[in-house]
Amino acid sequence: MGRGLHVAVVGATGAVGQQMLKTLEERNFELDKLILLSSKRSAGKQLTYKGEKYTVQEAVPESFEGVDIALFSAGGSVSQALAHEAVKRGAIVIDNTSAFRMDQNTPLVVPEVNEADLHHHNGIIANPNCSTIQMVVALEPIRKAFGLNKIIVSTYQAVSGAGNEAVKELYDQTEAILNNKPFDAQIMPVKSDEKHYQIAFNAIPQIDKFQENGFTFEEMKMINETKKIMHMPELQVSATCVRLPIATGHSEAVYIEIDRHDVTAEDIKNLLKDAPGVILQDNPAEQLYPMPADAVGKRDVFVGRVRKDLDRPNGFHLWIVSDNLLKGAAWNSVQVAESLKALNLV
Ligand code: NAP
Ligand code: 3JN
Repeated sequence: MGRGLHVAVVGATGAVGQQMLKTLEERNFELDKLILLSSKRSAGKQLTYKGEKYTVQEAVPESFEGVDIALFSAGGSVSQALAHEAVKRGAIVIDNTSAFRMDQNTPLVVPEVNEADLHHHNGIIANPNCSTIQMVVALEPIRKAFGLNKIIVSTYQAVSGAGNEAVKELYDQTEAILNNKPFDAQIMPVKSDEKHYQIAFNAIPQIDKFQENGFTFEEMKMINETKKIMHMPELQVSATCVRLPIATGHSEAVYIEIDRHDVTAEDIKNLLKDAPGVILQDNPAEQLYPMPADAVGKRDVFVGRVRKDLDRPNGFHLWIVSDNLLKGAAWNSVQVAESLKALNLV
């Protein structure tokens, strides 16, 4: 009998890394050895997995000797520096950063949409951006049944998408404002950008840095990644990404145009009722619709407010909500690892 899987989690102390461990545990992911990696700062720290204590180690190239699957969520520069080192040593990397997402030879995978792309990997598999993932899970069944030619999305994103420090900033600012105390905004909207704004009791229409075309990098990720995952370079996609003072759970107001004019909102709801990874919560009479507070800790994508556009017979509006740290990051990565196992690719 061969040995069981050796798994490494890079960025194990972070917001995504912590959910990675929780998800591996909840899914009872079969592994023989687990290595938890971070920067020098957290090396020596202890984390618990299935009741056992693990000592976090600094991530270096040699950390990946004997590793079969390496789950990376420590930022793009860490992936750039270490993912190929892991692959060189025989690991398959599932990378949560944008470092390799648009590389032609790197599959960008959401199992409900394009699991088959896993057959064509060269050692690295990219996990899409959280906002992209929840949108494509909800739209893929519609694309398959009725065709899809346009998406216009506005996001309402939680601060945990920007990491543990951002969540702390939201809590600290909220407390300071409620107690009439002064505070300094230091992280939002982007830690490395020039200006920082209050996030508590605010809405910031900037996620990640601005590009020359006026869109932010987060918006461009949604646009480009959606086309790649759906294998539709011609799909028209536009996005406006906004940060809200919510700890966890991203929401999206999505307008789509499909290829047919004879489809009803009921047809779309019937599709979504049985779609993999989707839970339909749509009953205006009972004020039933998805909300981020209800989605926290859940692996599904919740969809509601499905309605036909009043002017365009092929236009529809939807409201899509999911836990950005789970389906948006950790769960999608672990799901990819489960798919690799099921397809005998690891
Ligand atoms: P976070 O809470 O700030 O955690 C960052 C993690 O990276 C920590 O474990 C940190 O370790 C580790 N790290 C930082 N520098 C490192 C280095 N030089 N070598 C090794 N480890 C290092 O951030 P997060 O929210 O978990 O996000 C981490 C990354 O995941 C993001 O930068 C992004 O690329 C990706 N992400 C993707 C999605 C998605 O949409 N799929 C969503 C969120 C995040 P220490 O404890 O030692 O600092
Ligand atoms: O802000 C969010 O809600 C999602 C952010 C994701 C993120 C944060 C820092 C760096 C990413 C990502 O996954 O796209 C990155 C990155 O570019 O790797």
